[in-house]
Amino acid sequence: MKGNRYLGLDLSTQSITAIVLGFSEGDIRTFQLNFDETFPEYGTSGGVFFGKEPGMVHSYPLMWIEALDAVMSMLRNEGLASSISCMGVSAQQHGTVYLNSMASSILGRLDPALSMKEQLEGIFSRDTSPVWMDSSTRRECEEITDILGGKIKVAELTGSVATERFAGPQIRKFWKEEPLAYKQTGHIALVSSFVTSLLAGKLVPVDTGDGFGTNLADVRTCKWSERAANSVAPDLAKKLPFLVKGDKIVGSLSEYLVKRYGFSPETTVITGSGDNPSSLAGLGMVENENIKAISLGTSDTYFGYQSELIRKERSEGHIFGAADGRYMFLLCFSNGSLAREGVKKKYGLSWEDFSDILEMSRPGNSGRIMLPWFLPEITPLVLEKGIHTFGGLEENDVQASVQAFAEAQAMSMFIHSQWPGARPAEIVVTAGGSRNRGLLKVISRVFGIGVRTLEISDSAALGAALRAAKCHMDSGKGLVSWAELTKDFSTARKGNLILPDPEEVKVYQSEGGLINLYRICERWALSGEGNPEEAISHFRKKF
Ligand code: XUL
Repeated sequence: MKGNRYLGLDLSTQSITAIVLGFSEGDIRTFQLNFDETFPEYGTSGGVFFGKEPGMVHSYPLMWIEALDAVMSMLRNEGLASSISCMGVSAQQHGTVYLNSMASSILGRLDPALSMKEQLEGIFSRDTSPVWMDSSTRRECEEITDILGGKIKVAELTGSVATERFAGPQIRKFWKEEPLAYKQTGHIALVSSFVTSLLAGKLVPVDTGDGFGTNLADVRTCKWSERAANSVAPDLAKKLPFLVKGDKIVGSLSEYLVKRYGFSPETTVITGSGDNPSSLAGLGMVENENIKAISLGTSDTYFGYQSELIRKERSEGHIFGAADGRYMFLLCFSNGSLAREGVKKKYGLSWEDFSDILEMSRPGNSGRIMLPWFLPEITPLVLEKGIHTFGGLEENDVQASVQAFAEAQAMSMFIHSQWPGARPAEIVVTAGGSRNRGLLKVISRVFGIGVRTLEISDSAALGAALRAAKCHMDSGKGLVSWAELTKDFSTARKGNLILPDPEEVKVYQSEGGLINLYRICERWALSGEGNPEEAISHFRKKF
């Protein structure tokens, strides 16, 4: 398959990234545009805007269209467009895009002389898209839970309890508040299927990787659940894209893009997926249950591949589809890089300072703990932001505060990731935060295992490119396994391994250690049970 190149596009919260992947050593190119900087006229902050209502976080689908146009120009200007055989999209999960009944025909007849933005302004029945950071649908989650017979029933059916940021509760809120606009909506895309529709010039299906993150699909049959759709809004099933299991080619690249940017008319487009299922592919974890991943992006996530559906009762975390049509589990922590940036800014630090403080820190921080909910938190569910401190942590103590903050992120991840079963032998860390050595040290101390980074930290865009490569090769009957595909692509897999010091791990993991202390503080903050004071003095005596 030499000579072919594959394009992976990742439309994340704050930016769009394109990776063009060739299969000779080092043949990889990355392009990125930051939304706030490139499109200041939208006035977004971190790619989103915060509504008047508490918890409301939306973005502009028109801005995403402009961003796609801009990235396509970059590929043309670099002379790369014509060499691309197949492309795939990764996108921030859970966001919904509301299209009117004209959208499909307008998408199919775009004029290459004009930009997409100029021609697509009229395809929306709602100008803004609620995104994954939105937590304004508590009431709708309760209503859906009641209709479907309780939390556990919803989780068993859809792979997650009713979840504020998911499409189902978001659509219900839209229907309740804007019934006319809901009625005028012909199609509700997820961000991944929306961007893929722009590439293919027609409305396309959504995959189970993203489609399971809606509370609308039955994770056993891999089909939309009529019961779940009816619990959300009338006539919803008719407005959803088809749901497909595993990656498929959905069509050729649109004539518009071929003509405007000089792509080959043979270029094909595959089903889009969420950024997390795409990262799973980019990290070489599809069909590999031995490693688990942490992505330190706008949100932090902890995830792994599952060949069989986990049936365990759970109220935290989610089941999504994987690129091979099987499953992955995921936990999402909303206080990821936005919170890290907030701490860095508050103390006037550079990322080097931030990292140095963590690298030089004494394990355990003398029992000082922070619950770092700078934003409403998804795991554990905290709808009102607020920072809580314990053990005499002083706000003006920069070193102790930075340490307490980073340890809190890692310990929370450790505590809440017990349900998916056995701990891995190794954790791969990806996305922007993985460049920070201090953070990696903290994660490896807390988890007590080796932490690996990869040369390419944009694992979602890389995963989208690899998914496109696999579909393209399979369709040419040169069937290739996931293991072969990612092994061959060695540049992306080289990286560093950080191993923890076993003595330091004890401070966190042994009985009465810091992880236990964190658990007690979290319970105290969430339910008012079990004052942590005694456990803190016990910790100080022991360590
Ligand atoms: C996952 C989640 C986030 C977004 C970020 O459930 O909400 O990781 O996908 O882009």
